[in-house]
Amino acid sequence: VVYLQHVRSDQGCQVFTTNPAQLLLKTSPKLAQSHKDYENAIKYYTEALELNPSNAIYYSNRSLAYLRTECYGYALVDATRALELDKNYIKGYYRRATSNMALGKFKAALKDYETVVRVRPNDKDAKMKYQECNKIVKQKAFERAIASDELKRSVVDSLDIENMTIEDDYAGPKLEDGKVTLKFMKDLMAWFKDQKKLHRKCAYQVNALQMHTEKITICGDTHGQYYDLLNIFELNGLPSITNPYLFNGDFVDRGSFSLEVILTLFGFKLLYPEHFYLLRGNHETDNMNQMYGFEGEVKAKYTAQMFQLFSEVFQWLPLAQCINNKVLVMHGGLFSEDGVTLEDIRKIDRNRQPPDSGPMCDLLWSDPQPQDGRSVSKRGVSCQFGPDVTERFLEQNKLQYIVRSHEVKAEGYEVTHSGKCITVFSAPNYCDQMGNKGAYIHLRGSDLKPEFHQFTAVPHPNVKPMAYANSLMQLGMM
Ligand SMILES: [Mn+2]
Repeated sequence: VVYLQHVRSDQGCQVFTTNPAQLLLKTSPKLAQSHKDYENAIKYYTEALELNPSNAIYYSNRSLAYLRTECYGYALVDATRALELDKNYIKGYYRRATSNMALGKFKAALKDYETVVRVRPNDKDAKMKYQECNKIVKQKAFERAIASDELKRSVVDSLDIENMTIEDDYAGPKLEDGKVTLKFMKDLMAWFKDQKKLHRKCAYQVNALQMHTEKITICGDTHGQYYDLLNIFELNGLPSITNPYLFNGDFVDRGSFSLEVILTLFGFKLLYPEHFYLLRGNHETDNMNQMYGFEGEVKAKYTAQMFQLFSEVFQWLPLAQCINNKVLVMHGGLFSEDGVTLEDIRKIDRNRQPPDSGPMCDLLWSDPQPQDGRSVSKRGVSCQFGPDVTERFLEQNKLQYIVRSHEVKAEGYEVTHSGKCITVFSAPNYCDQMGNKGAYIHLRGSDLKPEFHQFTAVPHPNVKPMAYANSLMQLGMM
């Protein structure tokens, strides 16, 4: 294994009737319980719109279904279309604002909340959303203003971790001589399982230490589902020199045990640096963490400064990993343009928040599509790439196939592009509502043939997903 880059519904409505109103009732996204329901809702609203293309409500409802399936680009287009059809349609403004928020376009979102507040001055909910969004816009402006002075200064420089004291009544796990040991990792996982908090000194130590086959297990998105992560280790064994793992990004956000997930993963990285790999996902970024819970969770359980340190460490996570020169693993997928080589990937200056376009953005954000060529991304970021794009990339770089994550799949994994593009997703029953299985992949050095293992969700303590997310993003409020 070679590091590419080192670290510093209603299922119903089977028969489409000509009465779209009936259809609307049957497939209201509010009733949808799983990813499949949202996909059906999208399908039926699309059919309804073919019959009645000037119905703002259908566009707005389809927009909501797109939001729930994380297709923010499509959601934005539909909300905009709804408003073109009916500029007084309040829900349309909400949908467009939510889409823009999800895409990190806070100023555009603020404009829509402003409109709603102007039209409905007595609406408390609208006012709350406007204020919340305004707060974010102001905070961003402030951050930009101070960014120049603070630019290269690491949080580590302002910390004196060595001299932090651990109180006598703390009975939890501690590092031994500043080092992560197997005993520490076992104690840590049991401690977290009991919903106890790691001492802040140890949390800083795990974070700040330098991060730098025969068989490997590849896992996809875990998204703060700590109890499902523990279950992976139950089923597949603890990480070790003879049982290496690669976790393919999106460790945090959405699930409300993101801190427990990331500290456990960082701990194993320190324990087995050559046999435990972590790649960056699109959620290991400030914009996403601000909206989807990780920033809120770290601030609730520790401090804002602790979040700053995570943010810095995330910027050092590699974007891709090549296994035995044959398999390339990345969180999102391939590129908006042909001709990108492994050498180009190595050269990416990744210690930053990802840009809006280009190879770094594509590695974190793109998705495969069944048809040849490329198309506009359903997410509103990067692109979708077809089997011909995959074929050309693999041929040019002398690779066999790619493994990526980033999309929830009913079976936990999906094989597309004639076996050359594999998706793996390891957060079963994603967000407690998608009903999907999780999966991990075994690769053996002898033939690199992928073996898929599926698993289902295990119970977790009663803290709901998105509990720490920005209130504008919480599930009931979209
Ligand atoms: Mn992702």
